Amino acid sequence: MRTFPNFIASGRLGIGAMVLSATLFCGPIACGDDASTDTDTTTGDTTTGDTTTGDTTTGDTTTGDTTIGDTSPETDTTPDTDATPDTDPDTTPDTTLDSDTTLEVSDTTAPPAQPGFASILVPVTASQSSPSGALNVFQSSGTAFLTGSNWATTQYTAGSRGALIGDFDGDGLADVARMSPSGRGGPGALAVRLSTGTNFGAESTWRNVSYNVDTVVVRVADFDGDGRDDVAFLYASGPGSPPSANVFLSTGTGFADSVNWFAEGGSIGSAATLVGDFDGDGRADLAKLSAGGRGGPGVVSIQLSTGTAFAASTVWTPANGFEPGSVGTLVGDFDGDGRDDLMRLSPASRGGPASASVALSTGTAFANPSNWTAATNDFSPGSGGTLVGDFNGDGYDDLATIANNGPGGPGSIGIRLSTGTGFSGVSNWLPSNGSIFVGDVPAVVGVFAARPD
Ligand SMILES: [Ca+2]
Ligand SMILES: [Ca+2]
Ligand SMILES: [Ca+2]
Ligand SMILES: [Ca+2]
Repeated sequence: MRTFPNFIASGRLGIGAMVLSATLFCGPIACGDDASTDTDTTTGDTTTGDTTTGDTTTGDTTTGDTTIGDTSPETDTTPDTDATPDTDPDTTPDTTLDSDTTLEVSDTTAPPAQPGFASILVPVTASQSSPSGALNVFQSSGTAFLTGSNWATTQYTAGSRGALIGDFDGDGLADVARMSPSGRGGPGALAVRLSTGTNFGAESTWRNVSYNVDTVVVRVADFDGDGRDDVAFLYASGPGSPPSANVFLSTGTGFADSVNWFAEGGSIGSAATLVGDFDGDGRADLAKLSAGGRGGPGVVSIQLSTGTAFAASTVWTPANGFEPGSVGTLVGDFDGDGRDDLMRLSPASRGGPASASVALSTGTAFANPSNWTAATNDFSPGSGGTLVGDFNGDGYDDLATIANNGPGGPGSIGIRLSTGTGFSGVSNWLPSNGSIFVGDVPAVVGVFAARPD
């Protein structure tokens, strides 16, 4: 109000000067506004100097409001401090993650979908009894699975490398991909069906690929840490060819040309090559397991992702060595510290108990494995597979063992929840009216739907 001092200094001014003053004042602000020290941009209010936040007028520029439940879009770039989610469907996205516990639709720096409970996907192959295959999803409620439902009618065969699970477009929901084989007819393809949260959409080819189905090891993970899962084709050395790790980075709508992430050297584990974020930096790394020979202990070596390549191998073997499990070795973050750990599965043998032993990552090595099973003989591998996922959404990865249906009953999905230091006793989460059978194509785990409210 720069004209005000002038008015005082002039004493009684003529009416013309008053009009001039008011005209200047009206300028870009509506006449009738008090034009004083409001900090909001609302026109027409009559109270001077208001500093009240949480008004219901759109376009406020006050940051950090502490009033909950406003119904208008905010334009501020500072996170709200309220603990209750805004009810507005923002049209202008906040650029900082709100501290409220419900994400807004348009938050650009947060995962659009909330962390969900892991579901189990059972691919059903076509057969005489079921000419069209299916992708049956058993969604978790946190304490049990809902009745399985078919999310896409499609066909898988054992030779197709099964269902590849990853969040390929980075929307927070896991999608499903498959490889069609390359052959005399031309290259194969990586084809993706995106999750909508309630089903899988139409299949779309994201990349034509050539590969040798007999020798390629396929792994899905977010190797460059951009939030979208990528695909790696791993090859051991062959006659005249060194080992290679051909990584196809997701662009969100396709896979880019592959780049060999072993350009500076690398190798494939003789027992297994697994992927996980073992140092917890958000980029997926390689773990190579080699069984011990001649009485020596097994070795775990890690090639950390730099975001553009796999770095040179470093030895992460626990002090007492690490033998790959006779049933297998699985990856998961069982203590929920953000670093992936190893779990080896061994059935009962020679009178000893079956076990699921976990070797926790310290970020630079693995600690000695310890038996996480709840009681002697508590763990036995499932005939339909043994899977890892966070089935109750508490941040600790859990263990699922599937027993196929048969003459004895409908089968079961035995869940052992991680407490962060061990697994609980087993509980059957198969719905009471359900049955489960895993055939030639392995069952897989993914967060296909957002967390139920
Ligand atoms: Ca997705
Ligand atoms: Ca990625
Ligand atoms: Ca990493
Ligand atoms: Ca961990």
